[in-house]
Amino acid sequence: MNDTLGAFRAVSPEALEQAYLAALLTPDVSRAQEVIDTALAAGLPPQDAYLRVIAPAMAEVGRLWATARISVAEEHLATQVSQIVLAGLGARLPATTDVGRGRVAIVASTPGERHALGTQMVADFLEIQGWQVLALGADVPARELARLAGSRRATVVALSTALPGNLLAVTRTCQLLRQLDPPPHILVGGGAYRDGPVQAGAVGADAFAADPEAMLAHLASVFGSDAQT
Ligand code: B12
Repeated sequence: MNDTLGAFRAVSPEALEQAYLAALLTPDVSRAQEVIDTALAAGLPPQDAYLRVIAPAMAEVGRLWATARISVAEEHLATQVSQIVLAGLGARLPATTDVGRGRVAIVASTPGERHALGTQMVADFLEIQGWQVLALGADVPARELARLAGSRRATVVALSTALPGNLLAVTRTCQLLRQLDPPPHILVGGGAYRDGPVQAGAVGADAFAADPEAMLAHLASVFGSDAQT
């Protein structure tokens, strides 16, 4: 293990992504876990494991699938491996600020949306900021989401959408959320937003963030000052 640790110390997130991708495509859960564990032990920030290793490796899996270089079954296997690795990674994130102050943040993939790894990443990052996170996963019906946001008096609702064809359902979801009193702060993100802020406004959200780190910076700017009071 020490030799491996020494090797990872010298390597870039890009090289780690390649090592992780190779483990996804084998597929080899233990190896994928080892790549991440060893990199963390060597000093890679857990946030970078999410955003600079796992996320780009999954995007590459998508490219390989879209160009018929791997099968649908191999893409599913790779996704299973990343789901397992992600399940253990949340506990490694540091709780660094108290912007959330225990208030409720709901995270969901929007109606029709089966892509859920990004949703999980957003949920894990919100924990860093001290939000009480309710993570609903894939394909959440708009009405159910709004009902939960109302009953739990959610301060933030973060919506993830990968497919542009699902943006109409995001509009409907935002309409229902806006009818709540008080309405939550609605943040959107995911691959569907090719022109992020403009589309976010069009669907009725308060803001767009390209990734979970940008989301935390946005939330700190909106809710950070009342964290001091
Ligand atoms: C795994 C996968 C699947 C799995 C998902 C399983 C699961 N449990 O998640 C399954 C097999 C279900 C699937 C199905 C389909 N998929 Co698919 N899938 C992927 C793949 C390979 C990886 C997705 C992933 O996990 N990425 C990693 C995560 C971390 O990235 P992310 O979601 O973008 O999230 C990041 C940011 O966007 C952001 N973010 C995401 N959400 C939010 C929310 C907020 C609030 C914020 C702030 C940030 C944020 O944070 C994350 C980290 O930076 C992608 C390739 C890709 N480029 O992503 C294709 C991809 C998304 N799929 C694609 C397609 C076409 C499909 C199908 C239509 C295929 C089909 N013909 O059936 C179906 C649609 C199913 C549906 N109705 O949703 C296309 C979409 C193209 C497009 N733009 O239309 C892609 C891009 C593949 C490709 N290259 O063509 N897929």
